Amino acid sequence: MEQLKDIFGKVFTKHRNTLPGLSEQETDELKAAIETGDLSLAAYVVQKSDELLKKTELNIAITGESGAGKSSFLNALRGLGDEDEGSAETGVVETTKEPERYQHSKYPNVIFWDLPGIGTPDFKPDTYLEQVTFSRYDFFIILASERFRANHAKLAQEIRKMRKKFYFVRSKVDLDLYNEKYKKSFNEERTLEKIRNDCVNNLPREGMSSPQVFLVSSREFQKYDSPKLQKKLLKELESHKKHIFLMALPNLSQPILEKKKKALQRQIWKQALKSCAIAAVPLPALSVKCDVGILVDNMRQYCESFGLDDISLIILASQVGKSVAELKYVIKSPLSKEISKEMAEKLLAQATGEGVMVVKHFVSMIPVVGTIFAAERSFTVTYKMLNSFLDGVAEDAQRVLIKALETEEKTSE
Ligand SMILES: Nc1nc2c(ncn2[C@@H]2O[C@H](COP(=O)(O)OP(=O)(O)O)[C@@H](O)[C@H]2O)c(=O)[nH]1
Ligand SMILES: [Mg+2]
Repeated sequence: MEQLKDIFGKVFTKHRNTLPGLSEQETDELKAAIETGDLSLAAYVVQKSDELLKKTELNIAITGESGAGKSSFLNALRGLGDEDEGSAETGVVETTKEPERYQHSKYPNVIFWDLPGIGTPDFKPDTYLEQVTFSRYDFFIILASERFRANHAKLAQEIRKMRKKFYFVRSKVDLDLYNEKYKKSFNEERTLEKIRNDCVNNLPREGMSSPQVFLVSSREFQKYDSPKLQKKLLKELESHKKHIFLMALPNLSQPILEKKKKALQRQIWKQALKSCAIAAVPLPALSVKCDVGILVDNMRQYCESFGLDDISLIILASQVGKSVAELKYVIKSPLSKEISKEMAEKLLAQATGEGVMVVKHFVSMIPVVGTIFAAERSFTVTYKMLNSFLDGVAEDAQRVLIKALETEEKTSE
């Protein structure tokens, strides 16, 4: 027992009190489970953490004047085009005074709220937040398609008073660029800088000091400040919310793909531990014990989060004007719906065949497996298998992104 605690002391120093994918409190619980040497309790802590992750809600409020592009922005953030099923209606005159709720199609716990417009004569910044139940939201996006005005600044101040976060987003920059393009002296960077300065300088005049403004286009959601905005939003969320938001973000930029992969990698040891410890089923041919259902669930999740499923591919294809077949052509992994228990077992068999040295370093980080868990091999094999499956899926997602953003000239080369 003493020896165990010794090893753990080192692990926790290394990870500054948290293990990958666990909150501080969950890490403490796992630590306690390990001190009693109880593997099923350790697996239970991990299971509970997963359940909490599934239950965690993220509520995002999008506000701004009518016509600012709120509904379009909300659709883009959900990875939907304006005409896709379940998307918010755009270009219609707002009549509603109630926030409209839109769930993410794959991550129903990520909820986007299209708030009533703030430009109307009866809009009062000091009562607006009460009217839209401000306490519900994790953060606010304040959208404007032109200059930010007094109403935006006042609203931001009210949000700040309520100790909530807000972000200024200047929408429709594709239109600004289009309108400037006819000028001989046109320069995209300079035009964007001018819009940014205009927004940043105008807000202080309305009482909002040192604001940060993100320039986006919902038509070209992969461009301009959109990746920076997504990164910023993620950074300011606590761990579970960060994870679910990241999974739900559209697969339109390389940095987001990389972040998704890292976040899923951090979860793998938990999944491997669950798979071997909770109702593990022996797979005699492979001389390992695991719950193949857990593996299948995880593999499907990877595919869906990276957009390797029919619906995501259809939507992406229509957004970029390519055929689904063209996108599918670059995918080597199975699509979400093709994943079966048989496939998982086959991949496990491959993982048992390969050297398991690679994960040795990881096993030493999670000593519950390396020391007190008799079936270390089961853990190692499932860990390895999920990792290499995730690698494949992430590579596919990158190839799909490159294909999707490829311009016509390139295609015809
Ligand atoms: N070019 C371009 N048009 C946009 C963009 N965002 C919104 N629009 C258009 O602006 C109009 C109003 O957008 P909508 O999202 O309905 O605004 P809302 O009233 O704030 O919800 C619609 O015709 C949209 O198609 C954008 O980023 N670029
Ligand atoms: Mg709208």
